Amino acid sequence: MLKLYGFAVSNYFNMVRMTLAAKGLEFEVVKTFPNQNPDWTSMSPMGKVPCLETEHGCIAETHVILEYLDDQYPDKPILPGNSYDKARARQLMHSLELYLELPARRLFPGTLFGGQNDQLTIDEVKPVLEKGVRTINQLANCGPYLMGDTPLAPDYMALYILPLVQAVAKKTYGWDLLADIHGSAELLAALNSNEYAQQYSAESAAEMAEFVAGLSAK
Ligand SMILES: N[C@@H](CCC(=O)N[C@@H](CS)C(=O)NCC(=O)O)C(=O)O
Repeated sequence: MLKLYGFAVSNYFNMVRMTLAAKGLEFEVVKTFPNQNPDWTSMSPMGKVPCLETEHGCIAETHVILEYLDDQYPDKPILPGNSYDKARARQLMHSLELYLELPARRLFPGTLFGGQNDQLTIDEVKPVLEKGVRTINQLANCGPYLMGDTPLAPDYMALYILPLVQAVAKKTYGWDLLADIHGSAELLAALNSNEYAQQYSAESAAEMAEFVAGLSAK
């Protein structure tokens, strides 16, 4: 059986977990926090989560895991069938990560982890997020999902990226970023009506205290 390594607070882990559930695949979760132990880096070279253990070996990096799952288990596809639409889906996935998730992560210390962000970082991140928002609006065709009426891989990424980026933008800039992403309220409502999304969100909330305690112990 597929084994998914990670922990419930991790948004990347949840993107993969949600995809596995949406595709109706059986999998076992092995609770794992990122670390640099050789046993773990032999499976996930950067020491990050998630990592998927398959019958062939381990795969890390969320985009790659999602693509592998769709190639290996083509039922209930999470990427469009034709090459152009598939490329557009990938463009959305990369844009969500590169221009929203990763810049917002630079502000996690001062917004989510009880530390402080320096002004240079705050000033650098804002224009990247603004262009990221413009990019998502340009690429998406919400109805209510990012590419129409069926949830696909970009949606399972957006489900975990958008609320986090919203929280960071609100706290740092007082910016209601989601209000600037057309259709985001309908998109998130549709995605959150999924029973697995609700279950994983509850598990994430329950694990948050343990995660924060682990951070402050470092
Ligand atoms: N590029 C990776 C990013 C995964 C990632 O950053 N995961 C976080 C947890 S949400 C992590 O393992 N952080 C530990 C670290 O950066 O060393 C992916 O797509 O899976």
